[in-house]
Amino acid sequence: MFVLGGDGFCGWPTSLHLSNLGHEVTIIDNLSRRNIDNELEAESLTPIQPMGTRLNVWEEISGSKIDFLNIDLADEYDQFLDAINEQQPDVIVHFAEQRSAPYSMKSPKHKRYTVNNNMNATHNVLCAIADSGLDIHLVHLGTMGVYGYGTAGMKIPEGYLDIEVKTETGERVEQQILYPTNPGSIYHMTKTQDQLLFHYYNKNDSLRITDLHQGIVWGTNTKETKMDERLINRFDYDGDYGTVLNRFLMQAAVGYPITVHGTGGQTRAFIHIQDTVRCIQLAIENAPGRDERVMIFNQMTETHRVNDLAKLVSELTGGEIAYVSNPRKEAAENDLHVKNDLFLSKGLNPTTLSTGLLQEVTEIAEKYAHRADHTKIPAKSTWTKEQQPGIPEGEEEDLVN
Ligand code: NAD
Ligand code: USQ
Repeated sequence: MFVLGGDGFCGWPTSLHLSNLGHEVTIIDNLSRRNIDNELEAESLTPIQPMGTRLNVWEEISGSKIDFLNIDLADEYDQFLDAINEQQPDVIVHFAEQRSAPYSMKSPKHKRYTVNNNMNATHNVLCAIADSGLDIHLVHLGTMGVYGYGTAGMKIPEGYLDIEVKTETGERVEQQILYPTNPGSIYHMTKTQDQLLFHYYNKNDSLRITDLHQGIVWGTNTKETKMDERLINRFDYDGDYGTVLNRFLMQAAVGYPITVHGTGGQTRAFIHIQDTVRCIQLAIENAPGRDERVMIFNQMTETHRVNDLAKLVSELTGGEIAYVSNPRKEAAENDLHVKNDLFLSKGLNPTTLSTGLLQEVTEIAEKYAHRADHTKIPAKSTWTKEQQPGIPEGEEEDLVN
């Protein structure tokens, strides 16, 4: 099977997990995420190893070989098609997109890069599968953010919404439609467009597709990445790529104020990285049939309010909370209720927020605290020109960076 984006935060532990299960894994990645680290001058807190080292260590430890192809999926269509025709994968797991909302909002250049990269990568993958004529199951990593984060009090269903329309003759007809999209950033917008591409290729070419609407991933290591320090997973903490719970844990560990955007009334869906890899396994094992519509799972295990997470981390670590200006255009407060029955029915046993796991992340952050660049911590990418970056009082000197 292919893992596209297998060098990334979710893709690397997933590749190891699938290899450990006995699958023949080929990672395809153009290492663009590592180039973005260079652009932002912000590195993973953990010392991730070059791809060659990662793969050699994995072979040494597990006895299993993972192959690697450096292909830009947005641009190098023929190379990707050749790889499919040569290796004939039965499954393609697709993580290979620019995944940061703040990065996608930094400037017109970043908006255009995110749209070009994500839309072309996803379209090229679909087009190549259809072109090859092979029966390949595509498992794509989407986001909970395609729904927006508010509902009329109902639980967000898994992709499809039951509606009733009234015809001209007054008859009431029931239908299921794709849940209306409501993206909150250019990045999230690309994921809503991906959904239409899936719908089309499923309808026209009978492609078998699973779209996983994943919440915010937290944690860093999994069973396999813990086997050797050189297999360590990426830990993003900077203002563009760091996600909220990992940032809070890291900030507390390095003695930086915990940066709550606005009031912290935002509620989001979460999943631990160990469950991410397990969910991918379950999605692969429960592929849709050739005549079935796109299968959509909500890949999350719990919802939390940002302010509650900040308080939890503060109580656990003694870290100070700073309520900073929200650089994003988003609802100050929202409730969020989400259905995740499909994964539960397939055997997912959710790893929910526990003190032990929070401490594990804190310990990793403490261990590598010397690698942290504090000037990279605040979120400086604003959604509109009028907004202010999320810089805690007393840390304003960072503005110059
Ligand atoms: P990441 O940036 O760490 O990994 C993405 C990988 O894809 C990188 O290694 C990058 O080099 C590669 N890539 C990007 N564009 C490519 C291209 N054109 N050709 C080849 N390779 C390319 O991101 P991640 O956190 O691992 O996220 C993976 C996927 O999961 C993304 O699609 C993201 O939208 C989704 N997701 C992530 C989270 C999260 O909290 N991290 C939550 C929900 C969904
Ligand atoms: N936030 C803070 N303080 C911070 C960082 C973030 O209060 O220091 C707030 C944000 O304003 C936002 C919330 O926390 O309200 C979540 O932000 P985030 O950066 O953790 O998550 P987000 O931008 O939504 O993106 C992440 C991943 C993305 C994935 C998405 C899933 O980067 O790839 O698609 O989570 S979801 O949020 O469910 O759409």
